[in-house]
Amino acid sequence: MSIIEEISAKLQAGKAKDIRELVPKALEEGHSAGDILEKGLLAGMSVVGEKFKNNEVYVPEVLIAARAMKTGVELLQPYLKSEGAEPLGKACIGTVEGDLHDIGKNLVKMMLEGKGIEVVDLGVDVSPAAFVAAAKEQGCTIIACSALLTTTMVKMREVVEACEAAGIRDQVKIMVGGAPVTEAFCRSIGADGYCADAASAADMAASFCR
Ligand code: B1M
Repeated sequence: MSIIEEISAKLQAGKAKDIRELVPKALEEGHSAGDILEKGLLAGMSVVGEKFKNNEVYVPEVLIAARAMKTGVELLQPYLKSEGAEPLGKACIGTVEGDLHDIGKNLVKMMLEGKGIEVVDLGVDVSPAAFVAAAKEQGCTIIACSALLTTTMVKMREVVEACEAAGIRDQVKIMVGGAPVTEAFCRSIGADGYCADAASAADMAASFCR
């Protein structure tokens, strides 16, 4: 088993301690942070997701896998960030109201920061009003919304509407993403951009800033 496969397996087993040892070792062996993230941690989490869907694992197992994921992502963070980048713009990011999933949101945040964008992290369960308040008070020109549930992605429409009601719609670009979100959904709610993954989200955010 390669070290990357081992990282995936340990992630699936929720072994945060092993992840803490294996990720630096993989970096030392010359694996890129991007490969460790994509082929190790994310690959492992997608197996967990499939098993969760098929009732082969339950919330507690998913939570410990998520904790292991967080450990790994934190270790990779300095390597994924480009050093010395000039601040390009300011974004606020959050997982929409009613939704507690934050792994994807945290990855998007990290990738945006890697592009030199200052990011205000509003956390999870963020109301449309809180997105608007952050954009106004902190001068963010990008509002980035993440949702993982079909029942919460509809809140993204409310974020767009809240920006319109607050009179800031023409001052912000609203980006949406998360597993159930699609390009068609993005267009249907009048948001400015949909991205399927964190790296494309960072590219899009950077182009909005420019
Ligand atoms: Co939840 N969960 N979960 N869960 N969970 C899903 C999402 C689910 C698909 C599992 C399944 O059934 N297969 C399902 C949703 C079904 C649906 O609505 N269609 C589900 C469910 C049902 C639930 C609960 C309702 C379960 C319950 O209680 N019965 C509950 C809801 C709680 C709530 O939020 N109110 C729940 C709870 C949880 C845990 C707390 C146990 C845990 C979250 C821990 C945490 O986040 N800290 C959890 C997890 C971990 C998952 C799965 C297994 C993994 C999600 C994840 O982190 N993926 C997930 C199954 C799956 O997705 N396969 C599942 C890795 C992450 C990197 O991917 O977030 O998609 P993702 O981010 C991607 C892209 O989407 C994109 O970039 C990232 C990659 O580069 N992206 C953006 C994300 N945001 C973006 C924003 C952008 C652009 C791109 O622009 C702004």
